[in-house]
Amino acid sequence: MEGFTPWPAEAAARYRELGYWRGETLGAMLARVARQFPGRTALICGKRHLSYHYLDERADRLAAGFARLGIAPQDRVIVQLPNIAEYFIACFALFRLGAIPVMALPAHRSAEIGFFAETTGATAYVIADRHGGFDYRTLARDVQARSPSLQHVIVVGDAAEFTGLDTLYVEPATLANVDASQVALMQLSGGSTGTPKLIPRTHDDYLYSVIESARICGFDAETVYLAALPVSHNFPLSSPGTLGTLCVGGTIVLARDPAPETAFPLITTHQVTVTALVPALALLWLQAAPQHAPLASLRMLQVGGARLSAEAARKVKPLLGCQLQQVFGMAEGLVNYTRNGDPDDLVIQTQGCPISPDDEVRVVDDNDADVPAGETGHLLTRGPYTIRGYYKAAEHNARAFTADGFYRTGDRVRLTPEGYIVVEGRSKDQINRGGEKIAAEEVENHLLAHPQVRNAALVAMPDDWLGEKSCAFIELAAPSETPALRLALQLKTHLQGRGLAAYKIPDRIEFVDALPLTALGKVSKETLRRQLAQPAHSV
Ligand code: OOB
Repeated sequence: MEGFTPWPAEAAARYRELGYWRGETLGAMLARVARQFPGRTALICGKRHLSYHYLDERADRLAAGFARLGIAPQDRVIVQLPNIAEYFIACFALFRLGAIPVMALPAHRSAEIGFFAETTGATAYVIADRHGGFDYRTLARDVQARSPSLQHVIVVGDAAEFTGLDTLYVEPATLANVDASQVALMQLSGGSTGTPKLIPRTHDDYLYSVIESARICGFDAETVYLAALPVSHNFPLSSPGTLGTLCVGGTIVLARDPAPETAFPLITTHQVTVTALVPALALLWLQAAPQHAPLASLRMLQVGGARLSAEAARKVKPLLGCQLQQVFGMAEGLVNYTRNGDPDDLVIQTQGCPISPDDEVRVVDDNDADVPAGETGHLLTRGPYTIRGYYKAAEHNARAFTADGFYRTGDRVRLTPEGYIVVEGRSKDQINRGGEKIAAEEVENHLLAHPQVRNAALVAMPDDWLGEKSCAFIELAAPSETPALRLALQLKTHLQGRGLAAYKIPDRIEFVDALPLTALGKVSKETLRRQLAQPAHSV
């Protein structure tokens, strides 16, 4: 596929030889498990219980319906659904067709969706009618008006003028074979650049990471996995997440939202054994647990997406009564887990070790030279499920990957003597807002589009709850009579008006006469961060 960087032939041959790449597609995986466990429950969504046989059959029928509508193999299809059963039916239908779901998050708005449509040339967009008080059909109208490639909007629920997903189920058809070495889906990068980056993952590489993750985490047919985070994110989708549950015949329970009031009753009712959270939510659960009946069935809580403090990590077992597993992963590939049976020290103090013996991990200095053992440096990685390039981003790829194919993660880490990774910080220009990643440059570009803004810098500020929040420092084009609070509100409205997802809107806006510069004349974010860390400093 144009815009996809394959692994070098020798590496690919080696990954096949070692049995990592099995030549099985995600669609074939589900069919295989459905043959083995037809009557077992694959999915629980509200009152609906879907058996493996039913899920498998619905995916076949929808694949045929998508094909009849004109969706072809290799077509890109933006999927933006909340945690509902149709997310899985639609994704497996697309996998079987060889079409490529682009895994949008429910929080994305026209800036993001419009960009995905434009970059991928997506021909279809799958949404729910409404969710979380938002009407996605309005968003679809907006995006479709600007994206000529987008021929079909497919809606779960009330379709209005669009195509109802329900109307697309037809008799299963014989579909062309899908090659497992081809791109299966596109994940989204947290990014650090002006525009989001798309991550093409093949059936071979993704399924390898899923199957190995399930094995490492002890998933089996008795596993009941609560999907509390948005299902399209790489963590709840593949680490081992929902796909890891399906590949062993377990049961997925879908939560509409991750709040304890929603999740705790689901855990008790459906005897959930494992779930995954970002640290901010884990803190919320730890706080709510003492007021709730024990979550007796819960055996493991996975926490990842951002740094979990050792203090919070220590509380998981006493307060939630289950084992903690730290997960340090990225949509680009590499995922690390602490292991069942690891000493408490490792589980509390580290972010785990890689999935594969063939995950190559290097810790380097600014010149790409290996740092002495145990010292902190930049994490580079290469392996059987880590991409070799972002989709259609040749120029960026030259910077984001080394000449020999290592991905520059932008994370600063050190390795323990056991080979476990400790995440110490970050060199990429990103804010990790409770696991939601914000590329500073993307928000700055939107701010700069405002006529009153001469320069803008977005930096992270520490937050007890989310770990980090975002603060925008603004240098105005001309002195303004408008009070700062009103100006700040105007800038936020401006960003909303440009269709930016709400989590990217700065939590705080500060006006400065001039942004501090480094010796080289670049904005010194270091100085701004220091300023924010000073307790005396206030708005
Ligand atoms: C996961 O994926 P992304 O793509 O949203 O974000 C990746 C970045 C990492 O490069 C790192 O900066 C940060 O998120 N991160 C962590 C972390 N897990 C991710 N930082 C510190 N401690 C951790 N445990 O976030 C993701 C993908 C798969 C599994 C888990 C998380």
